[in-house]
Amino acid sequence: MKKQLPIFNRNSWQLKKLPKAIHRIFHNRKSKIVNLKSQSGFTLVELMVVIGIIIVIAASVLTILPGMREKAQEKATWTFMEHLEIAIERYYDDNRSYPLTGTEPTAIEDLKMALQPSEDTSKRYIEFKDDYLDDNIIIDKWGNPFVYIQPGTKNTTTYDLYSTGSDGTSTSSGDDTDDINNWSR
Ligand SMILES: [Ca+2]
Repeated sequence: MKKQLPIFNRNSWQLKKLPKAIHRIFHNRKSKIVNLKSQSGFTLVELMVVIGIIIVIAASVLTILPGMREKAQEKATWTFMEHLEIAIERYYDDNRSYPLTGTEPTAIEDLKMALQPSEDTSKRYIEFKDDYLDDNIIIDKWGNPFVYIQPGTKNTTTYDLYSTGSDGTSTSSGDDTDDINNWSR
């Protein structure tokens, strides 16, 4: 004789328990759905950890950025000074002497006028970008005037040329540690 499944046996005790069984099935399924939802989202602790990591990364970037900018300004000033030196040497080739200047602070303005005269008809040894000029004064990447001394105290047969560096100041001899000059590279 074929055995009847207990759930369909009207006389069995399982039938009486059917509503409870159905309730349990639906209850379990609902619990699973709730669990799945909570697993796919963030818990408060996980959220705090993520926020903590973001704060650490942001702090690191903010610490590194000024140093990177400083390095970029240094490099740009070195490069610009090399262009200045090339222009000064071209001036020397034409005139057999270096640009003569007055005394500080007008010396660097005199150098600018020698290398890039205002008159269009005069020969120009360099075309200054606006970034490197403050009116007629040649400035570095920090916005401070270059120093030009001819004849130099370091380069006695040529000239001294230097930027006062990131701190904007120098010693009287122009060899502050952060200075960018044409005699110590
Ligand atoms: Ca300096």
